[in-house]
Amino acid sequence: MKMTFRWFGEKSDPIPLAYIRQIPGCTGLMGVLDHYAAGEVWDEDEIRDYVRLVNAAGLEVKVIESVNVHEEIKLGSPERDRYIDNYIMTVRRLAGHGVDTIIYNFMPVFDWLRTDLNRRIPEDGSFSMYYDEAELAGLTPQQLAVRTNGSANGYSLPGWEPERLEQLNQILDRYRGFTVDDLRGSLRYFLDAVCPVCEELGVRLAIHPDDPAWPLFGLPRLARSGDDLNRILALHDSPANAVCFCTGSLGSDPANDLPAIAAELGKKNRIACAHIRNLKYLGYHRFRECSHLSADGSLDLFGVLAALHDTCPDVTIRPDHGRAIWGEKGRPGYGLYDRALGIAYINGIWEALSRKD
Ligand code: DNO
Repeated sequence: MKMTFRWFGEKSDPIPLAYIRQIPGCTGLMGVLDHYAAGEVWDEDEIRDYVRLVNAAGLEVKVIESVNVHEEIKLGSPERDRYIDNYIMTVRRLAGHGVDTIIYNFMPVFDWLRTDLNRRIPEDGSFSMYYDEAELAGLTPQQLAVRTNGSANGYSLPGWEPERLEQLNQILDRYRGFTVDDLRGSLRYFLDAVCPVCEELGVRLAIHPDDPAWPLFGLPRLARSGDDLNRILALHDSPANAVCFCTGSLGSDPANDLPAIAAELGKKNRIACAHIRNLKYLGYHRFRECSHLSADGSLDLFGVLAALHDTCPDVTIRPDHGRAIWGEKGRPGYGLYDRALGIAYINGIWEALSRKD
C-alpha cells in the first residue's frame, strides 16, 4: 500500500510539503493543478516544475486528482471531440512525468456536495462537513453555490469554482430531460477514446463515485453503488478503466456494503486508488463527516481496509476529508491535523493486517 495526501499546490494550499513529508508513512501526494478549468490542456512546463517541486520535498506524485471532464463530454454534444483531444493531451503530458493514475468524476454540473462545510460537532466542538437533504430542499442550486463558496474559508473548492458557476443556469437547462442512460452513453464514448491511450501509456483512469450517492436537483448520476461501478467497468473492459474507491461517497448510502464492494472490485483488479474517510448517519439522507475511527462513525473502515489488503495490497490510499480540529482554519475537509491522524489510524490497521499474515 502506498500512503498519500491530497495537496492543492503552493499557491492554494497552506500546508507546506515538508509537513506532509513528516506524517509517518506518507510517501506521496494525490496532486492537482487546480487552476485548470475542465477542458483545458495542462501546460507541460508547469507539470514538470510541479513534479520536481514535490520530488524535491521527498515525495512522489503518481496520482493526479483530478483532471476534470468538460460538461460538453458529459452532455455528449458535438463539441466533445475537441475536449476529449485536450484530455488525451493532458494525459500524455502527465504520463510523461511519471503519473500513472488519473482520478476524474462524471457527475453532471456539481462535484461533491454538502449543505454545510463547517458544522460544529456537538460531542467534541470540532467542525466537519455536513449534509441534510431537508436543508437542500429549500435551496436553489445557485443559493447552494453561494453558500458553499461563502463557507469555504476563502479557498476555491474543486468543482465549485466561481467562474464555472456563473454559467450555472445555462448548463442546468441543457441537462433537462437528460437520463442516466444518456450519461452512461457519454461515459462510454469518453472511455472508448481515452482508455486506449491510457493503455499505451500505462495509465489508469479512476472514476470517483458520486458524492452523495443519489441524484441532486434532478440531475442524473451513474456511480452510486457497486452495481453502477460494475456497469461502468463493463463499458470499456480494460485495466485502464478503473475506480477510485471512495468510502465517504459510496458510504453515504447505507445500502452500499462497502467491504463487499471493495472485495469484488479489488478481485477484478479494478481499484486504482482509495479515499478513506468515515461519516456518521444522522437520519435519512442526513450525515456528517467525522474522524476516521470506526467507533466515531457509521462506516466499517476496518472491513474496507481488510478487503483492500486481501485483494489489492499495492493500492494507493489517501485519508479523505477530516474534521477541523485544534483551532486549524484550513480548507474545509482538507486540514493537516485530522487527516494526519487519519493516516496514523489507517497505517495502524494496515500494519496489524500485514502482521496477521
Ligand atoms: C472531494 C473529493 C472530490 C474528488 C473528485 C474527483 O473532496 O473527493 O473532489 O476529488 O470528485 O474528481
